[in-house]
Amino acid sequence: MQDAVTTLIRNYDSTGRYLDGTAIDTLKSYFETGSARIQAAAVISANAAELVRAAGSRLFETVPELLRPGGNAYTTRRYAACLRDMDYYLRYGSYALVAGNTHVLDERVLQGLRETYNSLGVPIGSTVIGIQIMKDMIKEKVAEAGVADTSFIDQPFDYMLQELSEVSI
Ligand SMILES: CCC1=C(C)/C(=C/C2=NC(=C\c3[nH]c(/C=C4\NC(=O)[C@H](C)[C@H]4CC)c(C)c3CCC(=O)O)/C(CCC(=O)O)=C2C)NC1=O
Repeated sequence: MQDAVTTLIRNYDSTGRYLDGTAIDTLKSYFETGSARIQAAAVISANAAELVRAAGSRLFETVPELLRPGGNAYTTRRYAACLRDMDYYLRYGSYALVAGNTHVLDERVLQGLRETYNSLGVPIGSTVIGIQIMKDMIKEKVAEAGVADTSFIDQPFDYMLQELSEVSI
């Protein structure tokens, strides 16, 4: 697992360079957003169950077919699996926020996910809508907690959205 700092150092070390202006700027921006990242992680953990539930409800309002017979989240088992997946995206998203790096998402979440979803008929387009809804809710909650600029929250969630969307649907 890598974070913003180890990734940068590894990169410079591999070519034997001292940290240059670009590196210093990257480090500055990571450390400047440091306390906001930690605050966001705290808001997420304090509100995780509610965020997952609320984002799930809004997803099912937006795409009601998912809960109807023939829908992928139809039956309590699949409904629960869907919310559990949303919880995975939230929890790993919070790790990536603190790390300032998406490596943990590649390693733990995204590897093989599209193939699994495709083989089970889990609709990727609707999953993308669900993650998008959850991201907006997180940003709202973190803003309510007093963090002025919540734009850093986009990175891990946009990364998951982009990686999931890459192949079809
Ligand atoms: C920590 C990393 C990790 C991830 C990400 C993960 C995802 C994951 N989601 C699965 C299933 C599933 N995922 C969903 C999700 C949904 N269905 C919908 O209609 C919605 C669009 C969506 C919720 C937003 C559903 C319904 C299943 C069960 C599908 C089935 O068994 O038929 C499965 C198949 C095995 C199982 O059912 O547990 C995996 C591996 N597992 C992991 O270990």
